[in-house]
Amino acid sequence: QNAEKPRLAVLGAPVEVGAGRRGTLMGPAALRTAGLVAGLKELDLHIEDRGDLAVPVFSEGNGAGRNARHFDEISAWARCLSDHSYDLLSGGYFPIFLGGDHSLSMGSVHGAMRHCARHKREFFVLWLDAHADFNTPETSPSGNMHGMSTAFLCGEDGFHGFFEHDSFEPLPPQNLYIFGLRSVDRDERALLRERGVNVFDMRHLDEFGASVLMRKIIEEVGARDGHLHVSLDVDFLDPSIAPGAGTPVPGGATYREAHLIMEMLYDSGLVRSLDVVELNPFLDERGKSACVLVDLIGSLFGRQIIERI
Ligand code: 6HN
Ligand code: MN
Ligand code: MN
Ligand code: MN
Repeated sequence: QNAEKPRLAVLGAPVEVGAGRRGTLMGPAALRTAGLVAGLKELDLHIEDRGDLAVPVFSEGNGAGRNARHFDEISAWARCLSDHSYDLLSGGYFPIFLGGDHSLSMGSVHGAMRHCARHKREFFVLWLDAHADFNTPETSPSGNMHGMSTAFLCGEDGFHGFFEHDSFEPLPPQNLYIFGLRSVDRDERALLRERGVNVFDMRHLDEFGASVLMRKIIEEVGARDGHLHVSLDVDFLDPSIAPGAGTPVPGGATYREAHLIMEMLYDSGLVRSLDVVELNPFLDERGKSACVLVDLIGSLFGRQIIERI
């Protein structure tokens, strides 16, 4: 399977203003306490912990009058993260971004997308989430920017001034897979439909099973020899196994479904970058959610409980 072992770089992005509730800034620390780095080292992987980014300096201005809370601060984070993502990939690393709320993906994915454009490699995103995060400032009922990441990345309107050089090659909606969806806002739903985003909601998962759906995604990305970026929102998981989420929704993925997905992704060898986001340790129960996430990341990098015969 994975012939050459990737060199991993872990980078914490303690951003929390994209969410409606404070606390995700403690996410990177909780994931480290739960043994993220040590667990990956056990797999004999080369791993560098680059620590946490500092809250970037920013000035208010572009966001004024927009239904997008903390627009300028999040834009500063995204610019910084995009550069780190681009540079790490260019240096041959597999970047792992520890959130932080889901607005950080506007930067991490943006940078990975630029890297792929430069190398003429097709780029895909697997968004494991209870939500689609496909709101724009116009459609969003909350104004929280963690609910707008995929819309921004697909080039929807309403984000003018977010990046210094506004124009970038957006993510084609057909290259975005949203997996685990079970909460979507009215106008967001209409937009998702109109754009033709690949949505696999919990109903699909129940009906066809995780393996059938994942195989389809892996085949599509594999056939194009694409770069697959995985963005894992803790609320993808059922709140009973991962209560440390600011926007929990009942009826999420089980422990076993989530593990199978990670194992299949590992086998595919297609994943080249990862976000682990929305963990809110203030809402967690004794590190339960952090530990599940660390387990899942282990599986994504090839940890197996029992060696296959
Ligand atoms: N997340 N759709 C809701 C909103 O406010 O736009 C929830 C978004 C949740 C975002 O979980 O990353
Ligand atoms: Mn490269
Ligand atoms: Mn999300
Ligand atoms: Mn979510």
